[in-house]
Amino acid sequence: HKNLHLLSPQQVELAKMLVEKGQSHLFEHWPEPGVDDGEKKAFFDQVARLNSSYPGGLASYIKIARELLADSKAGKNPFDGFTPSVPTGENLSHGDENFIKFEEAGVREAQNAAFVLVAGGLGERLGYNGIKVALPFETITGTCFLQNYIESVLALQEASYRMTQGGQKKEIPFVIMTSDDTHARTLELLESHSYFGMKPTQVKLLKQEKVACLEDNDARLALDPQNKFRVQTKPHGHGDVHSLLYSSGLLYEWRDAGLRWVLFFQDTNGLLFKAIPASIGVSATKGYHVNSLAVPRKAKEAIGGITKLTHTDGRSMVINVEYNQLDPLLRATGFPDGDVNCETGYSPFPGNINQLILELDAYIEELKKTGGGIKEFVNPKYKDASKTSFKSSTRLECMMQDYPKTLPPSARVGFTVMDTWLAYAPVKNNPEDAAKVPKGNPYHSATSGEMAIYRANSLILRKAGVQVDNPVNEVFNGQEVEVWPRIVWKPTWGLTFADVRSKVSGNCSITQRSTLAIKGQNIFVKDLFLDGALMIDSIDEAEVKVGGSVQNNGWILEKVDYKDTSVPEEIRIRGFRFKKIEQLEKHCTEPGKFELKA
Ligand code: UGB
Repeated sequence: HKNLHLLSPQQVELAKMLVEKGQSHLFEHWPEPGVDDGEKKAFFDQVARLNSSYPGGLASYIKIARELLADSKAGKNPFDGFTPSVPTGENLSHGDENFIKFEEAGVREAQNAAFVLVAGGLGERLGYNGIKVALPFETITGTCFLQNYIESVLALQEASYRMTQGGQKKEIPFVIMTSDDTHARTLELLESHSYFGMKPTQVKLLKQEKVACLEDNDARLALDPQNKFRVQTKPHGHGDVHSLLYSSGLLYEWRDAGLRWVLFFQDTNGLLFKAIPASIGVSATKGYHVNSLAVPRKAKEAIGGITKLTHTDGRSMVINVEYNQLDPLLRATGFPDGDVNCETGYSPFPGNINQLILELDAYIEELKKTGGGIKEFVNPKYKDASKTSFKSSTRLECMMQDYPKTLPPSARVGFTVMDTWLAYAPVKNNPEDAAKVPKGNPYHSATSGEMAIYRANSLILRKAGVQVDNPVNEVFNGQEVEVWPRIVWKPTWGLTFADVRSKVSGNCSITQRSTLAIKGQNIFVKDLFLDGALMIDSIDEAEVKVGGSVQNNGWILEKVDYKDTSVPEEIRIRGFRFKKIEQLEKHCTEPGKFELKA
């Protein structure tokens, strides 16, 4: 009470609320007025931020925390009354007629979409010192994830406009959710690279706030061990993206601009945009309110399982069951072996890759009710079996894929399963942990992430009629991977399978030791034999025909140990780097038609 005069009227109300909610320990240690007054004010500035950034404010946070902590202490099963079963969804096979049809529908519809990248996570499992979106997704060109994402969105924008000529040219909005851990570095990456060619006004950064930590089962807020005038905070999870989008007003802006879809995606999946056109096509054709992208899942793989949950009262929903919950849920509901592979060699539950496509009108209607609040969970680490105290403070968390949990049964919730080689290659695990992944399960490392790009591009070229040599197996950083010819192209060159097919013709072949980079939209490859390294670059106004026989000493993959700190971190975490011995390099910087015959 002695310090109340330091606070604004709103802050006094906040202080009263905290006392009523059993939080007086937050001020018990406060000295007399005149001592540390600045810190006391800063404390309430922080509390005011924590209050305003949480839907329903801190009172609601404390109430929900008490309920969830009581459930956790009682060992209550969050899936009580629900039985899991395998749902049916749309299964796409790359390159067949169905896939091409969905890709075409998706590109047409893409101009009515907004893209939202959740990039507030630090990536503790990877342990990389920078932000993950700044990592190269392949090291032939060194293009980072964020650049690839932005260039892919721009390529979609152009392709969509071309397909619906006559209409108005729209800019696809691109939102990035950041956090205090990633915000400044994300902005700096964008600014120092001129937003990778996107208009700065087309990009919006929304920063998520951390949430208050809880020190006990009564949901007493934890003070920061480093500063007793601050509440300790931790990340709340990617589920924050929904409340942030709602409170930003962007959803209404998008609706007024005639948009229909919002796509959510994660920070390090270099294959993702190969799956996006077809999956937008599925959403548009099937009229899904929610469409989750999935891939076949290996049992115990750290990706959630898409599951149909049917309640004893008749309710049912198709939802992600997170990887750490799937095994106990199955064991508790008549599947004594838990999370295991079936006869196909995969888990019967499709793996959630957390790429969601939401239909905008239905999304807004739902968010009007919830304000974007997502069903949360708490995961305290207890000191002992009495579950009365925690090893360290905990907090509420939420996941973006839990959005459908509050939807009415009438909502059209579907999912689309794609081949893993086409759609999913995240970079999440550090080399040491990746090397310990059970044989046959994916590594999800920088090594496997980059090799997956080369495999996908090789397989796509094969389907387009190019003779691409088989891969060889090699071990980098303790992980055995398939090494295909190293092939990359810009999104404007091969956004869809139809694009790739229209750009290669005749008798083309590429040997295993080859490296190929295609960095221009209108490059047409005909009767090319490549055994070495070839890099072609051209401006959009040039049309370049490439053919003949290219043979040189090429680029060699040199092994690097992840512990070798003389090599930059973003390289050594892959376990290899390119040694550039010899290459044929062509840059077409003038408009016009060119023919390069080697
Ligand atoms: N992220 C944020 O933006 N804010 C946060 O507070 C936390 C994360 P992780 P996770 O597809 O591979 C998810 O840590 O959470 C961003 C799904 O839950 O990489 O362990 C972060 O920057 C799981 O069902 O993954 O697992 C990143 O972009 C499965 O689908 C994204 O959120 C798995 O991803 C994911 O964070 C997968």
